[in-house]
Amino acid sequence: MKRLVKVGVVCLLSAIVGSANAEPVLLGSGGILDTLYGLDNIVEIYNDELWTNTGEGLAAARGRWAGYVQDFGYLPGISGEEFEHLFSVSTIGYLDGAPSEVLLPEETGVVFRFGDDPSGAPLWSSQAGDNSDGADHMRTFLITGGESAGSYAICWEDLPNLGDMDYQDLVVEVNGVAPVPEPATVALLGLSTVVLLRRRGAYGRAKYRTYPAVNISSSESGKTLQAAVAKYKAGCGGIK
Ligand SMILES: [Ca+2]
Ligand SMILES: [Ca+2]
Repeated sequence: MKRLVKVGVVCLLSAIVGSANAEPVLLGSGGILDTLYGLDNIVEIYNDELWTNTGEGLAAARGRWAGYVQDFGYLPGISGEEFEHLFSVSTIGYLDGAPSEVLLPEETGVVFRFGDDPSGAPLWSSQAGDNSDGADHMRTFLITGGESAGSYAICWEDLPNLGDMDYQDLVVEVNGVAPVPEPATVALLGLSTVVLLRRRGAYGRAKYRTYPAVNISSSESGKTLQAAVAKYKAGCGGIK
């Protein structure tokens, strides 16, 4: 009987130590998003592969629970993998908005993708089709209330084939940006006018190239975003 009690005490202590070391989950009561924003103040956004810069955007780290150091940034345009680094996060736990970095529209382009480059895993794009495993490594939540209302929390899974699927390896709060939901919106955003896309060239990093106007009418809203963007690319003589 005494032995049974001892075993029970050891198990209880192990459980307490284990729970103290456990990582917080992303969702649910007491989880990361509840702690940061309150569950009543977030709505998940599922169309989050492409983004547009609505002005001077800002990206700020809010947490990291991962073995890998996370390099966060973006990929200008709608395809290609020219990753632009914004900041690295190596601290484990909640972060009060640091490090942070501005997102300039002349650098991201009108439409861009977010990117996360973990130290020991491939670079992941917010656009699943860019990724080596074809998986969606970023979940997005619109913050609807509180101090961060209007911002988005973007939450990354850093392991190939989505690993443990906890999506809390890096949590970044972004504002001044918005997801691109459909082709009609692409037209409204100005893809029918002139787009500046950053290109590396003889003068180093900051070289810009102007592409000609291509019309994408709102009547094409029934088509997929990719089809509308393909038309835009073709009209530009092919953007890589
Ligand atoms: Ca996603
Ligand atoms: Ca994970």
